[in-house]
Amino acid sequence: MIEKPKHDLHALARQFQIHGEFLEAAPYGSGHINDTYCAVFNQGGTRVRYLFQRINHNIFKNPVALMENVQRVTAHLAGKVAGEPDASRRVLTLIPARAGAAYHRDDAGNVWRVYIFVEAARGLDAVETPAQALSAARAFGRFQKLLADLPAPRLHDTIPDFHHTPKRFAALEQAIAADVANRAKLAKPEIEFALRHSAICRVLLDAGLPERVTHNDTKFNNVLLDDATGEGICVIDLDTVMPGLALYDFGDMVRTTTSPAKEDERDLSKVTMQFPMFEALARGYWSAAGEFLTPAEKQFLPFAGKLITFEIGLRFLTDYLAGDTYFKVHRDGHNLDRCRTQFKLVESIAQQEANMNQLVETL
Ligand code: ADP
Ligand code: GN1
Ligand code: MG
Repeated sequence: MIEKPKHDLHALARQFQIHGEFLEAAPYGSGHINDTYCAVFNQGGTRVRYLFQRINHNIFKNPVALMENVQRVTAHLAGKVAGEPDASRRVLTLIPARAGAAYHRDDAGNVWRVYIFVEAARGLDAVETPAQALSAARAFGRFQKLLADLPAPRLHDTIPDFHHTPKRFAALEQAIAADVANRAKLAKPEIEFALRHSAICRVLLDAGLPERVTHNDTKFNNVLLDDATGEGICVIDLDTVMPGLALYDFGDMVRTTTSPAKEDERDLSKVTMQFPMFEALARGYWSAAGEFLTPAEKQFLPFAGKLITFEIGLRFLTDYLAGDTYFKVHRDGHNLDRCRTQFKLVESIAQQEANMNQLVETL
């Protein structure tokens, strides 16, 4: 079934500095947050694609500050990769609006941006091979490395306390107490699991780790893999690039790039932390980030995988209890299904944590 766009992309396209004739647009990708469209233009007989996005301003309360971050980050990265082969596919490129700004605000108050479509590359919802894991982790590690010297000022916090796990835990406790959708009774084992593991929430915050410029949403489908070479060619989804801990990024890689199952898989027997994937991730990340990570950061790499998986599980459970107001859902119980895969993966990581720690020591 072809989904009908809920926005008039043709009219919107006129607001951006894109030449040629607008041909068509359709919803694109599997992100949980923004509205994303792929639009096709006829430019002198060639079909050229662009990526249009409506920023979800229920979640990102200050889209203008967010776009300032994105502009600074993409400009910095573009400067770093200039001269490399395929430089234009290695970093997202914003197309300015007619008036020259990096975004366009429509009559309904929505903030839109347009990127050049990165061709001949794809983002996958589930990892298939250790080579893919290695490529993705190297790309995210390199992303952190290239942004380490981003000039002042500090980036805006587009979502304050985004990875503050104790606050995420407190939000869950509130959602349990309020139980606005009357669903707590349907999620008893998951609620108990969350409460039983509360002790891990504070560990990274108490470890005195350095603040860096981090991506904060390094799920596997937020890096595009080159079709020809398999390289992690372009890191995308820059809305949450802001000050954070390097370990948040590595943790989200472990969460999304070690299990063969999709995030919303219902057959939990498929959800498992595959050691070869972890090894590939650790080696790929280390190949780019090893030169700047401190010993403490290195030591917590496996733990970060467990923590971030737990944290996102808390968030899915909270949203389920709140009546699905944050993450896009496509079926009943979708957020609960997602929570279950996360908690299953937490258990799988915990079982293998000692081996994971040993592997990290050899890096
Ligand atoms: P969300 O925040 O909703 O996850 P993303 O920025 O990740 O939104 O975009 C959604 C999807 O669109 C991505 O998973 C990816 O498949 C695709 N995508 C995003 N930017 C580009 C781009 N510049 N070129 C090609 N595909 C892209
Ligand atoms: C969201 O935008 P997307 O789909 O890449 C979310 C992440 C979660 C992820 C879970 C801004 O990421 O924090 O880890 O879903 N992004 C935001 O799949 O909340
Ligand atoms: Mg995304």
